[in-house]
Amino acid sequence: MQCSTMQQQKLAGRREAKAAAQKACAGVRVAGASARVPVSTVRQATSSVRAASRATSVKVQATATVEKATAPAGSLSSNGAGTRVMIIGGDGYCGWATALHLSARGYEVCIVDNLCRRQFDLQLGLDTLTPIATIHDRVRRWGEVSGKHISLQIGDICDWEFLSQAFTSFKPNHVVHFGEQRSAPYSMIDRQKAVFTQHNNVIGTINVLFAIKELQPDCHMVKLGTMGEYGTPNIDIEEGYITINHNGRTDTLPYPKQGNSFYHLSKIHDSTNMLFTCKAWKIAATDLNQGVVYGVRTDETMADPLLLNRYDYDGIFGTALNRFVVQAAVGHPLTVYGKGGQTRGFLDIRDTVRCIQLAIDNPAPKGEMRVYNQFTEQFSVNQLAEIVEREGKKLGLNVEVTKVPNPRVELEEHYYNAKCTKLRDLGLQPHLLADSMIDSLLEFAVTYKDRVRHELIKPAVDWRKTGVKVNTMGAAVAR
Ligand code: NAD
Ligand code: USQ
Repeated sequence: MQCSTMQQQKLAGRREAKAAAQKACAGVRVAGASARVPVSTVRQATSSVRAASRATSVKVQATATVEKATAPAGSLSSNGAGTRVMIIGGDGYCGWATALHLSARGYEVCIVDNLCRRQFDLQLGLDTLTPIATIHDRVRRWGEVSGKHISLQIGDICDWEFLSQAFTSFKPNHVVHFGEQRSAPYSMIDRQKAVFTQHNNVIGTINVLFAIKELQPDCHMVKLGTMGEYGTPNIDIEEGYITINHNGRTDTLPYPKQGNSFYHLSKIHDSTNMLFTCKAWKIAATDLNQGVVYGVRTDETMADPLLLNRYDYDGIFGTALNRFVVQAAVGHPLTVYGKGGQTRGFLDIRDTVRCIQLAIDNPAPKGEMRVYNQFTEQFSVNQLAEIVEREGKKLGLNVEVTKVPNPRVELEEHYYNAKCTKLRDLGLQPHLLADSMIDSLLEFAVTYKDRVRHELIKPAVDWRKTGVKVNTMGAAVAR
């Protein structure tokens, strides 16, 4: 749905909005059997978020200008009506934006989430830059603003009873799987969190594969992998597979994987399990090896303060560019780890949601695991810092760059050339990290700078110090 339409719907009569809200409420289902997320903790999280959201709602309203919707390109304009998409992890950063993007375009969306991401913030004393509403308020508000219904199932996909019920009741044509513990530093805090990360991610994905096989064999799986599965090899990175000549014989094989954290390794295990089940059970799957995502605005998430997305800037969940932008906004030196030659693929969150739609609209055939490299541009950490410094200065910000000892074990100077043509071939027209983008991201961060807690900025987890002692707090605060 385009913005103009959304605005018209905003202005629609009260009765229609009320009906939509009631419909949204009716779709909310809370599974009793979510074994691993204490409900009291989640309640505490959501009520404080609601209070934060109320407190800043006036400010948000003032800045939440709806971006002008660009004409969708190629198959992105397709009408998703009748296509049922389950979004696992739909309360998270990428998942929430994707749920709204697809719902706005007519897909029938069901969000599945156990809200553990909100619990990590409580566990470690972190908070998003932006005040975010509860998932229930988000979904209700979306119903009022757009007239579209998103159904909601709260539960843990590692809990088979819950997941199988969710599949049986919603009967997805596509399942988009974002629902994992996605922070490399979190997975390196201590043994317990390393084990949690691999259990949560690997078992959750295996359960989804079983749910497809047993309950919805024609359902296409779109799985979020990561560019970090490949590591930083001294050769070009292909999209998933590489053809190798060895001792006179040739084969096309999965590209070698070298994860640099227990989190990245969990993604490698997922990919291996998916490839096996595609062959063994004729499952159709698309593995999206996504680069580092930046930005926070999409047309839909900016349409109303209650739809605002999360924005992590702390040393555990915050990612490079999003962190640098917040650091520039509050006058904190940009934290380049080590020599800063670490090079990665990056993409705007507005392209994340479009890539997911492209993967859905162009599903893999049964028995095939397609792999796309989902990023649009490569940058080294030093290059990112230079761009933020330059653009920050244009806005009158006092931006400094500092080199901090690298808390990670990774190459700091290396060759990096990763292919990313398949999604463009399907019609992706990337948003590039042009100066204007940095400008608007910087302005966004400046708007919320009073919410920044400086003590959360420094890197908090050292790869070399990961131990068996459970570190429940203090991890977020610099040692
Ligand atoms: P996020 O933490 O914001 O969202 C993940 C969501 O999944 C959360 O809402 C969480 O509560 C939910 N979840 C986790 N485990 C679950 C479980 N067992 N059952 C039900 N729900 C569960 O993460 P994100 O940044 O939105 O990332 C989404 C996906 O994309 C992840 O798989 C991540 O690995 C991948 N990815 C993210 C980035 C990035 O830069 N953010 C880059 C590449 C890949
Ligand atoms: N880095 C800095 N300074 C910072 C933060 C990071 O120099 O303040 C460096 C890191 O050392 C690393 C690079 O920037 O070399 C990227 O780190 P990141 O924190 O932005 O990203 P990463 O830990 O790799 O993880 C993020 C997401 C993860 C996703 C991954 C995509 O959290 O879910 O899988 O990006 S990728 O990097 O392609 O594997």
